[in-house]
Amino acid sequence: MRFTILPLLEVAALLLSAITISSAEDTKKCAADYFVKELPGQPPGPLIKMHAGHIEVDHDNNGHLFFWHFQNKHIAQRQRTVIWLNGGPGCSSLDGALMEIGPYRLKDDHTLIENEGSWHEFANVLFVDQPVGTGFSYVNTDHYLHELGQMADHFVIFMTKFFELFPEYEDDDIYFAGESYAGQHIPYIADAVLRRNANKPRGAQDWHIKGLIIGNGWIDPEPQYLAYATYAYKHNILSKTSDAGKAIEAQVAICQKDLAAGGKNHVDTTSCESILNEILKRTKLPDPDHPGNSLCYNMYDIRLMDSFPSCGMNWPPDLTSVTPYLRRSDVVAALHINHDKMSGWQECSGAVSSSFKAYKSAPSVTLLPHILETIPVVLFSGDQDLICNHIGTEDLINNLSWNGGKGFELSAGQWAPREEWSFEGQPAGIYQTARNLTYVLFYNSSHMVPFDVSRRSRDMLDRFMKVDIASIGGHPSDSLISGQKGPLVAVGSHPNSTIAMEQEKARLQAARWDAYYRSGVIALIVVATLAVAWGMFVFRSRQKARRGRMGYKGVAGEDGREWDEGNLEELAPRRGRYEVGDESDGEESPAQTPAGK
Ligand SMILES: *[C@@H]1O[C@H](CO)[C@@H](O)[C@H](O)[C@H]1NC(C)=O
Ligand SMILES: *[C@@H]1O[C@H](CO)[C@@H](O)[C@H](O)[C@H]1NC(C)=O
Ligand SMILES: *[C@@H]1O[C@H](CO)[C@@H](O)[C@H](O)[C@H]1NC(C)=O
Ligand SMILES: CC(=O)N[C@H]1CO[C@H](CO)[C@@H](O)[C@@H]1O
Repeated sequence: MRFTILPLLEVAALLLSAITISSAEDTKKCAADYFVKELPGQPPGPLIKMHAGHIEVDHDNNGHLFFWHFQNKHIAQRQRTVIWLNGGPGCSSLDGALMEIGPYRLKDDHTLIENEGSWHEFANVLFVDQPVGTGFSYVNTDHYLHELGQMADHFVIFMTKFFELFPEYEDDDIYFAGESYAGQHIPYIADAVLRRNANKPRGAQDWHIKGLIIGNGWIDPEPQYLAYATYAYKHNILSKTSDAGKAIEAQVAICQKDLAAGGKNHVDTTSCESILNEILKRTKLPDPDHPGNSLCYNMYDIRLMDSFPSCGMNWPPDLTSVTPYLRRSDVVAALHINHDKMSGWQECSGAVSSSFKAYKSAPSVTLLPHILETIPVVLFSGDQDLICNHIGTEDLINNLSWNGGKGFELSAGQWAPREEWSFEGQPAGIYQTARNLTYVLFYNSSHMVPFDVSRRSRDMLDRFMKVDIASIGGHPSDSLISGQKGPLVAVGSHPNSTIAMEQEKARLQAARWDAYYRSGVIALIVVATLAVAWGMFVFRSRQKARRGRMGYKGVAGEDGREWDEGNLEELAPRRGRYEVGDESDGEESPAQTPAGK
């Protein structure tokens, strides 16, 4: 009997807990439910104001997107939000959060340290794991997405619900930023948001998209596939005339045929992916440390070698800390991961990427000309990346027509100059701008530019967002294009925000003195008034012979204090409110399937 009763009780308990879980998930959550009170391994000092958790985007199929939001450190002129997406498809944007542009990096799997180049300096930063099934996001396993349009629809639902929860950010200037395959996601999302703005329900607010920033993006397959070989020759990975080179050229010919036969209208073409795989295979070397094994180029950073057939999928090294950290139960609890998310965090989901073939979706390059009519776009490239390399990005720009011209043509026969960019006295890269499109080449950088040069990447962001450092008393970074701060607005970066902080402190101090001074004047008037009152009181009390000393002390003391504080509040400065506030890697080997981008 006990044997049957106990399981029955257990079943009942399970049912009960299931009911509580689902009802908890179903009831409308509020912002407080997402507040991150503490983060395991956080650095000393106050925690950045953060919110994290899931937002449902597909009720029927239990589709939830995970987000992690960090509040800006400073506000310059206006509030801004950067929404960051990593690539894949199916790679978590927590790559961006913990290895690239987020406020924290991991020193080991239990210690967070500050990222000096964090993008939250002048912008709220929002990381979203998408499409459903990626990173901490989830969906019923038979409902992974297939097309870019579905992905963008989910994203608009996500944004609608996010702004319902956090209306204080809905009026922000919004920038979409990301990397690699996000070169497909971002233009599709921007296009969906523009259509949403045009057709939004009555009373709904416009979302002010002010710019797109795409790093080593996968945008236009034709020129980008053909750039694999060009890049490999130019960077001396192999020679065109060698046997390996001849094999590559044969593969390029097959790819070109497939592109011409319609492949160029698709995001992926298998025979063209093979060019990359051939390059990696044909340049592998015996591994001196592990006899019998081979080394190949790291396709995300050709300065490095990796074991074959990973060729970069074990990179960057921070992953060895990030993955265990994000699987810790205390971290999972701190980030409000729903019970429905069954498996642990994975950098890239093979299931998501193998479903997301985007076969019916036109490559995002087709959306760019329309987007560029109203939204400035930055395409930036780390020069050491092979998989979405800078030559491909330059070729796609040169072959693209937008805003009445082609490529970097300013007027007939006149080309926008490639301007040298230096940062703190070092050559940092190249800037080139025409008709709302800016190309930035980063020297000595991998596929994940902010991983290598985070402060330079933030300088690019702040310049693009036209952060006016002077308006908040900051100290512009030493960043020059063609030897000039201009023509773009002076930027702020902050290698070191101490100066800004000190100036702000001095200003507050001055305001306080001003307040004291004024309250001093007021105090004089009070004293004079009180003296007169006292005189009359004494006069009257003598006349009427009553006890009447009460009242005097209270009036003087309390009123004096209130004036003082009221003045201080009013004088607090209104500008510069210092509020506290891949990518990479599919699991499969490149020899078998296309690598994640
Ligand atoms: C350049 O653009 C044209 C028109 O969009 C296209 O037909 C052509 O295939 C492109 N060429 C390359 C190399 O991308
Ligand atoms: C660039 O974008 C702005 C909006 O930011 C738009 O007003 C302008 O017309 C665009 N420039 C060109 C050359 O089309
Ligand atoms: C930051 O600014 C302070 C004050 O001007 C200066 O003493 C310090 O050297 C600066 N630190 C860096 C890293 O530039
Ligand atoms: C440290 C390093 O590799 N610096 C290089 C960065 O890129 C520039 C331009 O390609 C080179 O001149 C530097 O040597």
